[in-house]
Amino acid sequence: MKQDIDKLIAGALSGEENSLSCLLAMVENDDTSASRILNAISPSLGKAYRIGITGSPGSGKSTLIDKLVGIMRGKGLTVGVICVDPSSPVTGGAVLGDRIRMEQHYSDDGVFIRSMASRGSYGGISKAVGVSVALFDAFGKDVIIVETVGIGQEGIDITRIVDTTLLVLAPGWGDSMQLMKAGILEVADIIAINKADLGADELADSIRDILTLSSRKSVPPVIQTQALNNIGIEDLYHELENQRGKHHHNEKNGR
Ligand SMILES: Nc1nc2c(ncn2[C@@H]2O[C@H](COP(=O)(O)OP(=O)(O)OP(=O)(O)O)[C@@H](O)[C@H]2O)c(=O)[nH]1
Ligand SMILES: [Mg+2]
Repeated sequence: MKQDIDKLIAGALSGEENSLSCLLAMVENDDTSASRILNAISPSLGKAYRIGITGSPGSGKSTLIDKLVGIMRGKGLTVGVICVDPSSPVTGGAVLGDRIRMEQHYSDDGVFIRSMASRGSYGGISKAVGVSVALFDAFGKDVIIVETVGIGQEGIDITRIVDTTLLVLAPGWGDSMQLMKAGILEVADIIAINKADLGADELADSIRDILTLSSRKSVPPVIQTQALNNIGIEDLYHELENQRGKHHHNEKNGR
């Protein structure tokens, strides 16, 4: 067993997808191997740009990811996507939905999509997501995107796992005051108001207002998108790149 893991780690580090899949399945199903794996891959970490995408259910996160991945692939970047659904088993409809939403990328060698469901505890799934992200990083993916439903109590905290947190909202889900109370505006580096075709000016304005009143040091950009119509995605990608620059900058200053 010990040798098996070593072999799989060596395989994943040399770019074998089968080894990566086996390791991902391992950390999803039990976490006894997690620290072993993390130790072994730690020298190979830190190259990827890790993006967390969270937001209200059905706001268009998967559709947005599909379009963002399209842009990234156009720039020659390889991408790993992890879709976390803490509420349903892996066989559930959500995974099927992700599959349909990101269909064109499933057959692309440069994109690796993995769906994860809860094992019952949020601590457990948070850890599994953390190790999975690390595995994608060590495997050599340029960008790693983690999708989670992150409104309310059930959301797992991905902000500590990723470099940049993108919050996706859509008109019709609550108002800015509720969002403020839920604490999610505080952790977002970028906010996308998706489904702007349904009219997003009001929500965007009220979110900007409430952000200026908040105690945050810098106000995150609020961008309107229409994932379904592929509108505003370049702007969003541009902001993601901006954020990446900031993180690298901070890293250098810290040294
Ligand atoms: N009108 C409109 N509909 C959209 C837009 N983007 C996505 N949708 C639709 O919204 C629905 C949900 O999209 P998803 O991408 O699955 O949303 P999600 O946030 O990933 O959903 P969950 O993972 O289930 O929380 C789908 O029917 C999409 O076609 C948009 O810009 N405008
Ligand atoms: Mg989704």
